[in-house]
Amino acid sequence: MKSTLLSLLILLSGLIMASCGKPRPQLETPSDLAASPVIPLPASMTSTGGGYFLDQDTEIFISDSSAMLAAGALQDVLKNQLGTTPAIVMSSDPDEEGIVLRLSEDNNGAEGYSISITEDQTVISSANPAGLFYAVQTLKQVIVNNEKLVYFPTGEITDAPVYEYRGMMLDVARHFFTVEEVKRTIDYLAFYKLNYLHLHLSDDQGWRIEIKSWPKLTEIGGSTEVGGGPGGFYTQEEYKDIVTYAAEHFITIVPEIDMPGHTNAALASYAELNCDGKATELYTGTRVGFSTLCTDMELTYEFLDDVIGEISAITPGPYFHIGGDESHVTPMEDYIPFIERVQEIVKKHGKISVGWDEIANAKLLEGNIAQWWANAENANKALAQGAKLIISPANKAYLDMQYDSTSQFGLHWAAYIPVDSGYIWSADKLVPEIKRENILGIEAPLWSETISELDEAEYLMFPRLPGYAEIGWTTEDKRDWESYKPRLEIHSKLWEDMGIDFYRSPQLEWNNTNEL
Ligand code: TNX
Repeated sequence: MKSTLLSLLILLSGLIMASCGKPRPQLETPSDLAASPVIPLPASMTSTGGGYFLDQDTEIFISDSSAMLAAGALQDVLKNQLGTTPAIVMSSDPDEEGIVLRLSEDNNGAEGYSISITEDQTVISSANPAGLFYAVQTLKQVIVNNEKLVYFPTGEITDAPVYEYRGMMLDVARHFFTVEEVKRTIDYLAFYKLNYLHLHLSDDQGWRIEIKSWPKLTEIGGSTEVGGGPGGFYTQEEYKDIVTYAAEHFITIVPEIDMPGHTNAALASYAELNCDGKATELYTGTRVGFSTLCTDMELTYEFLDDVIGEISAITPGPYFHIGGDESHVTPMEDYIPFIERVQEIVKKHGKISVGWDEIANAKLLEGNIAQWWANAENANKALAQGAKLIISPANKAYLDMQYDSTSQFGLHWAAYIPVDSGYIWSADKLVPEIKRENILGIEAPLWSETISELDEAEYLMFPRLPGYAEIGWTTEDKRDWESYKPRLEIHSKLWEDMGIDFYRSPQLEWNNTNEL
């Protein structure tokens, strides 16, 4: 009799447990979603103090296959935290207790998103897959301090970027960087919601992309680099692989072939491209401004038509960068018609031309973009023509500038750029004439005269790159060094997890990370 009663009690309590679901872990102190160290800082974050707990049974729900990239990224984040891989479930009627990725008419613009976290459910919504992907990057940063319990703090995040173009440039011409190194760079950009990677594919010291109709460009022009190392180049298949990998991270590749200057590698590869019919010597130094294409020869334009055509055919993004900087040995009366003609070639191949600010000396085709790096007068000439600008002032945004006089790598011709001064500026406050509506976005260029490997690139990128991402994404009224600095310090934990060799700037406190 006693034992029957006991088993009845056990059965009853089992039923009660089942009807209430699993007992929830409890937070000892209220959580604070709004205090999460997210970079770039979202437009709005509010807290409700609770926790949405994740466990082995947590599932990710999507209603459309275009949410798959974001769902996969979320799966990777949670796998690291939980030790098991949450399932991705296709369903138009998602479970109450899952993480739901919803493509909706959400009015946060093309890349905006919102995240709503209650104790029962996490709902991410965006009008586009890119926004869902950005929401996942945000969540990854929200849980950075989550050591023992795995939960999302409850509350709401709504977010959208200020500028549509948020980029970095990697100079693969002065020193070659492998496909794998470029992919790691893409990972870093994606984590900070940057959406363009500009590849500087040719310069005096190297030609880095296969052109099938001009094979000596890579055979000869790709064979060296600054300092005389072996150089290298991407086959078109490898370039397509980079483009695809970038697209999977919502990043668009902008290819650059620099011209009419910075062309010694091409001029050394083909004698017939030179005005005097003689090939130049390969060059492995770091001087600029000594080379030029032969601007009044027809073959030059046939050559450029082939090069721009082949690259455009394997570049899905809208932009083709024509360089145009530091053409010191091209007289202005030759430079101007050259740039005007090249823009027509780019247009013929279906692309929009971008060029360094000097191109504004020429007449710009409608919709073309000038990239301000040095000369405000050139930037104003571009504005006077109605062109939009990419903002990359060398003394603020150049990742190859040294932090200070003790920096191991980098140059300092424009400035020393310590972490704070790389962060404390606004693209629309540099000069009075250039306002937000004139700006397509910002880009931080990383020139590679002094770096030849990813570790060295990382030293210059971190801790500065996240600051450029925040300048491009977050409204000015929400940005200040005092709020940014502690968030940045916490991110060093993430950089360690990602294997990034960052520079331990004395401007920051590193006590939340182990000594290297
Ligand atoms: C200027 S920025 C250059 C590059 C150099 C860089 C080094 C620009 C458009 N031209 O050729 O690599 O300085 O900081």
